[in-house]
Amino acid sequence: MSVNTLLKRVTAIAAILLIVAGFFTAPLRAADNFGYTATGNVAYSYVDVSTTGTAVLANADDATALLTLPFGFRFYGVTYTSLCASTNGLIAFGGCPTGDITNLDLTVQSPTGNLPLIAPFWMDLTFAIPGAGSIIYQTLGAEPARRFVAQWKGAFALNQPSPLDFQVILYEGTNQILFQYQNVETANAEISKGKSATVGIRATDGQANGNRVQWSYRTAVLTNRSAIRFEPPTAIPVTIDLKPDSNPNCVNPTSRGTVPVAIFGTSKFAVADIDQSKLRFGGAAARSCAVDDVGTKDGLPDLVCHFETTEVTTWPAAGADCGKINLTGSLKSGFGITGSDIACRVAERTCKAGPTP
Ligand SMILES: [Ca+2]
Ligand SMILES: [Ca+2]
Ligand SMILES: [Ca+2]
Repeated sequence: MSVNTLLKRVTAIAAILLIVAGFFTAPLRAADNFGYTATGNVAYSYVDVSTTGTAVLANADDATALLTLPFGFRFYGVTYTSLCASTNGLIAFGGCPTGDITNLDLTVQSPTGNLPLIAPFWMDLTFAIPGAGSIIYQTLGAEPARRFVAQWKGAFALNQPSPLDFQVILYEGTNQILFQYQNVETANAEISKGKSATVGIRATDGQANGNRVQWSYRTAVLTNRSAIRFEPPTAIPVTIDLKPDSNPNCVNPTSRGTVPVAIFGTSKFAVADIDQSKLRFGGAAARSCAVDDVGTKDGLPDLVCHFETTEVTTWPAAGADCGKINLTGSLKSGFGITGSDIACRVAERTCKAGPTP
């Protein structure tokens, strides 16, 4: 067998093992309707605040603590200045969880109160036994890149001989969330590795609108010295149409005048929320915009903006035929939007071939 053949076989076996492993472990990536993504491909770097932070909920069971955040933390599009930490391995926004003894399936169930949740290790845990610890929190770093750490140190599940240690870190600015697991492998197989826990995040109504990332539900997938990072979307993807009612979108890059670009509204995205002054199509600012219902005329308002043709800097080069033009912008709230469409040069192949249905 040649070295090449051997390498191919080893690669093939490794690929099969990875695929097989994938069926029995948590996904390395996950995503939701809002645009949050989660990855387990993250370096573990436990930030132990147990001797420097502030402890709450020592000796408590099924209890919560409202904690003030040192910075505004944006979660599913809403900025919060406080959070509520529960002994049961859970964080809620906009209130404190009640009746959280039983951890739920975030994909089909709504918790009492329907609060947005961060669940690093949600199940019935307690600090109300001898030798148990507390939740310890601390803010680290300097503005505008601070981190808020909430650490469950020495939490016990019922009938479990050994304590659990894990933490959540919230990041200022990027609004990322990091779960880190220091000690989640225990002698009790029903508890170990999250076998009885819910791990993930959810927005209000997440079970119905798909705005939730459930990493695991009552599955033994967590290991000691591992981490999971949740990232919010940096911009909302929008559907746009260069030259509505034309396809292909033939453009003479040197012509004077403007090209129209439609930004389609949906049931979840109102074009009235767009900050028109921030729109850039191929680098060009919008000359004018008007609300209309174009394209499929679905009854939902769209925004049609006109851009000076010669101000667009990213038209396909001569000879390139067609190329993608990006639209960027933001909502009045400051949240980004992004979209793209294909433009073709009027004198080149695609446009010469004529309209396509
Ligand atoms: Ca409990
Ligand atoms: Ca078009
Ligand atoms: Ca429409």
